Amino acid sequence: MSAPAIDQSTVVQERRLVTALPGPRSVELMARKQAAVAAGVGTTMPVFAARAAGGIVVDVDGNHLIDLGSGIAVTTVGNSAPRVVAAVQQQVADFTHTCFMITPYESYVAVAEALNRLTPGDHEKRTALFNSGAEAVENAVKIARTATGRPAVAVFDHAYHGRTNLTMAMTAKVMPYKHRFGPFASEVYRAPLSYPFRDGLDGATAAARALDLLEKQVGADNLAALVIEPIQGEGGFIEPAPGFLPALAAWCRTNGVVFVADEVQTGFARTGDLFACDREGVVPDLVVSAKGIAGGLPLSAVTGRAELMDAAHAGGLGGTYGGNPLACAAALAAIETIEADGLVQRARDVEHLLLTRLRALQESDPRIGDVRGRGAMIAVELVRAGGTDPDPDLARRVAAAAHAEGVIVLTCGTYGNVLRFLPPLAISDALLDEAFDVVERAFAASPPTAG
Ligand code: PLZ
Repeated sequence: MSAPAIDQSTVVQERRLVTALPGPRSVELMARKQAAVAAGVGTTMPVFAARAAGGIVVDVDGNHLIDLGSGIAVTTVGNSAPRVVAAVQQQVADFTHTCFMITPYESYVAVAEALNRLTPGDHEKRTALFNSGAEAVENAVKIARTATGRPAVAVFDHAYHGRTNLTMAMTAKVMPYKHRFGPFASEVYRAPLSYPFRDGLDGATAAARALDLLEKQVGADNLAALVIEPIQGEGGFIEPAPGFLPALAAWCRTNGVVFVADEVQTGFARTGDLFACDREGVVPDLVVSAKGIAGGLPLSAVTGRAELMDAAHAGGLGGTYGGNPLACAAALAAIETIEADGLVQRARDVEHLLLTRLRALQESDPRIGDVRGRGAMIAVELVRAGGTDPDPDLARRVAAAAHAEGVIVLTCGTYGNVLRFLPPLAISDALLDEAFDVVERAFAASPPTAG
């Protein structure tokens, strides 16, 4: 195959379609994928990436797509962000790996220091680094169990925590994440969430409902940890009613339960705060981060109270690649970018632009039941007009129409009826406006779901 006809030095920040999507090279690669890659590994858009920067992904046919997905909330600082590229290039030339458990290196310590400084609360903290979000969630549970000597873990309806065995047990949705992959880990208990659009409860009432269930069905004394996404990601960008998270955190404190915030999707400026827990001043005992932490390199972390983090025996935490030097270099550069470029404020500006566009659209389209989210983590929940019945078919069709026009959008939600928008913070307002013109046209072109 000859080299793709695209500019290899810069990525022009405009949407530009030079073929129908997918183009011929992508079609060819998709055929190779089907023959070589396990069928279980899915594809949202059958378009192969060649380059990406700012708010644009360029495919192998030279099409320029607007990125409203950030690789699922990962490239918050932008794809191939200049500081990240420079830091990784330097590090890869210096050394690629020693294993931090064999001969440590400074960048791991510097990432731990940064996380201890940036996560909510000014108490003494420690950090341990891992590779994926799921791996970090598992380690948070290990730490909570050894620190408390208790077995049980509380999670919530609609939760997503990963695809490993323990995190599958913690994840709510069976399809596609759990179906036929059991048996699952024991001692995981699920409580009802606060879901304002569907339950209409205020935060205190929703928290009382959840805590009553945990007290009656599990018992606070048996609970090591309560694990919650401050705004749910895969479950549908569900933002609990104000007061819900503070009430859970207070109950955990009273009962010696470790409050774990899974900020894998919400962390690192994504929601218009450095961490989503900051909004209500909630200080988790442990914070799990990943995704946006390292500009696209695989890195995750557990950060928390020194006395909890230090409870695990020496040698009890680790892994061959955890805190890999390339990922640590990228994380330091991503953190510098967030701070130097004012990306927390940028996320709030993106929120304003997106909410304005989507609320205007909601006024003319009753199938948009709810517009919600914070920062650059915004969603619309789609329903049958006039009610709250989920309409996953409409979500699928609107997403497909946006994809065909060169806009990368994702769906999510327990009912599959949520369209979510996760642009990189390096995207321009002009690209956002154009992307939402496309989304608007996609709604207009999608007739009501039959039946
Ligand atoms: N916790 C809150 O959002 C990952 C999953 C995509 P990993 N979300 C994207 C998919 O279909 O696999 C996620 C998350 C929250 C944990 C995780 C898990 O992070 O890095 O994918 O393991």
